[in-house]
Amino acid sequence: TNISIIGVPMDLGADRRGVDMGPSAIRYAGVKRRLESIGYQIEDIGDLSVPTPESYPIIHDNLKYLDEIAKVNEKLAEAVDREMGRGRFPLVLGGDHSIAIGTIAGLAKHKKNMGVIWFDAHGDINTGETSPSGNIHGMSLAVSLGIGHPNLIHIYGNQAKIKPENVVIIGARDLDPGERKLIKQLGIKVYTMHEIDRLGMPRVMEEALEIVSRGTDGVHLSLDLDGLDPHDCPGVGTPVIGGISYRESHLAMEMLAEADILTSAEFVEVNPILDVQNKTAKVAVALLCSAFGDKLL
Ligand code: DIR
Ligand code: MN
Ligand code: MN
Ligand code: MN
Repeated sequence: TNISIIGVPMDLGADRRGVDMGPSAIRYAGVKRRLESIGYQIEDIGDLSVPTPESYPIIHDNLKYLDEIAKVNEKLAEAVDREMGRGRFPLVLGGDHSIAIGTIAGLAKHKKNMGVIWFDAHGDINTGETSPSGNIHGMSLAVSLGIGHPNLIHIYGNQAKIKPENVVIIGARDLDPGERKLIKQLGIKVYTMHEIDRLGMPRVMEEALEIVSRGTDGVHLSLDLDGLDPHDCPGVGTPVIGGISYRESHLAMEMLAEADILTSAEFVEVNPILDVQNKTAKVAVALLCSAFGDKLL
């Protein structure tokens, strides 16, 4: 496989905090060199241009920076579509999690029945109506399922990009009331921290891999670094105590690599401003190497 790295320095989806520096931090942590050493051919196509929040007024309180976020995601979808069309594996570096809207929309041009692993402390399944914050990074899974503001769900194609039965959420421990309702209504499989503690990560991943690979034509990994415990990943915008450990997350990535089903990935919400010596970006690189099959022996 040949990998194309696409950076998206987006921080409009989550109030200004510093995740716009995420792609740079992950590059500093050696993403290209590390993946090359595993044997991949890497092309880094650079960063998409993202407007500065200070240059724009907030027009909708319940959907902050709606128009700007929609525009960037349209461009991202185009880039992902193009790299897929070249037969390359898109690896998208965020940026806040609102960029999953564009990544998944671009993938949907090639994958009509895609499985999605949503690794996150949050569900990101709010709408403008249910969101307590108005931050679009908390809505990207809903949008990809075809639920939310028309300007978001119609990005790069009018239909829903993914189906609820092909999605698993892993690591959830902070869900808003509207998110719980929608998850139940859609029947989405969620492995909260309770299930991870109870069943253990090996069993959780066995089940999750079965769900995302059954009848699907590809699998996308959307990994929010806040899915991990803030002890291991302090550099995230919205840390939530009691998360997935470094070891458990590596095992999850290794099992994903063994299953050999991944067709695209994104690593989001790395925030160097809140980090300690780029620790979180380093974890991101270590995890993505495991997901790409890096092994000691
Ligand atoms: C919260 C936080 N559910 C919201 N979401 C976050 O604002 O919608 N997602 N932080 O990553
Ligand atoms: Mn997220
Ligand atoms: Mn999150
Ligand atoms: Mn939010």
